[in-house]
Amino acid sequence: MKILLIIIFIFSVTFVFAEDIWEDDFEELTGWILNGEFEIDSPQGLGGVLHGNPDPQSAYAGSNILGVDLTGLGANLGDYESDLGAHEYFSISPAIDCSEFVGVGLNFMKWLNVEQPTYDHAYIELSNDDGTTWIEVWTNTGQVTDNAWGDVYYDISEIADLNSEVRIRFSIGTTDGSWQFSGWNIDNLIITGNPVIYGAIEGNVINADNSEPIAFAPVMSQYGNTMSGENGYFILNNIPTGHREITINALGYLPFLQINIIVTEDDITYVLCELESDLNTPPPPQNPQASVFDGNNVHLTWEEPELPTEELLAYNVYRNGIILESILSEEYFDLNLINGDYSYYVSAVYDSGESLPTDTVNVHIYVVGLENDVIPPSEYSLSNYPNPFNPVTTILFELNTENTENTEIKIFNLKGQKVKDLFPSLCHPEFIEGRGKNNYSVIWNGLDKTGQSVSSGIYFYQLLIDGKVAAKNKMMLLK
Ligand SMILES: [Ca+2]
Ligand SMILES: [Ca+2]
Ligand SMILES: [Ca+2]
Ligand SMILES: [Ca+2]
Repeated sequence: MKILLIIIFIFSVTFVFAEDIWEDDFEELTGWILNGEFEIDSPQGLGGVLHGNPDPQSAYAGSNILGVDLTGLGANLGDYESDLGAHEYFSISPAIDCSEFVGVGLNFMKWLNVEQPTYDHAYIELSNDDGTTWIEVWTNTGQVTDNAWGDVYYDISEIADLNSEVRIRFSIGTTDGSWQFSGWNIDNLIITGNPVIYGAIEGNVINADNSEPIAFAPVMSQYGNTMSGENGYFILNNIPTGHREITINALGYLPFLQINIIVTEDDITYVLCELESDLNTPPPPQNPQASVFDGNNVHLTWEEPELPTEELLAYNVYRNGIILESILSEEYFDLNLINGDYSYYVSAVYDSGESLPTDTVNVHIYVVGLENDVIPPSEYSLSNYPNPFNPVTTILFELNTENTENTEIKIFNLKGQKVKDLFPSLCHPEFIEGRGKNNYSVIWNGLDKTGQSVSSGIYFYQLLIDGKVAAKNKMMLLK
């Protein structure tokens, strides 16, 4: 009886019918951007004379489909051409609004012919920032020679869930100098998802060795981030119902991942997060001191770590768990604070990673006539998910305006060298209920400005508005 009840409970939580969010049967023009030999037209069974199979003789449904060279274009009638550049033939869907859905999936009828990837390439990619960045969903790992329509489904929830600007790109290229194939044929494309319903996750972050609370631990989910308080407690509101996960990366502890957290409607799910100490963490700076001067300014000092085994690259200075600066000197001035309590710690940064934090030093600022607040809230929140990541992460930020024109994200490596500029100016705000309307996201695919994959390690990123740094944070690539 007990088992039966549990099964019914699980079903009641997870068994939700997916709805169609958007569909295209290609019988009418809906705004696809077509390049190269991509066409929306009737297939005629062309191509595939020497290699692979021809295009279909007819559409899967109706009369039209999306495909590469349906009508006999270029030197190879029905086939894609030779010596194409990367993604040279592409078709990009209109922006699809998935902002009210989770568990988003991509379905379509597929008929594809392409040579093996030593020579020719076919791709399916997605963008959730209006085409600024593309994330690969599928590419050919061998020769593909379809001679019938097949139904395919891709889970695209990580990229598309709750996003208002999802685009799909089908492409061909690069291709080599010989063996042309008949390319993509696509019909009845449907985006499905489950309407979003919210719950919440709360918990305590503690040290697994002694059950002491861990303060200022960043707690991250795909749907928003928070930080544990002084007592280790956190709450994440507005988490879509379903099976969710959180990650916690506290300095000096191994990354913590809790999967399969069942979030239910209008309810709060509790998670006890026991973090294991990371015994390989390099030594921290020593003897942190904080003194208040001229009423509302703080002078921080510390000393170099004991017996560092490798070259020290920088110190990270934190206030109330948020990184303020990555610097080389052994002092820091935190100026013009408002009334409140402040906790500082410093870590050392090496090639191999970041050290344990120093002990926390606390100051209390109170100046008559000065504005009172508990913590000076960061005006622009900036975070990324997942973190650690491999190799794609989504950088999330909030603006108090809908104007993103002069907004920029810069990414630096540990040595302070700029790795990549991201321009979210093409982003549009995500209208996520309960989260404010000016939440933006931009994807970093782990490539530097020359298109090379960056190595594992810590990366710093900054949100710049009108050329000024508005917020900073750090992230870790773990391959
Ligand atoms: Ca059709
Ligand atoms: Ca052709
Ligand atoms: Ca070829
Ligand atoms: Ca074709």
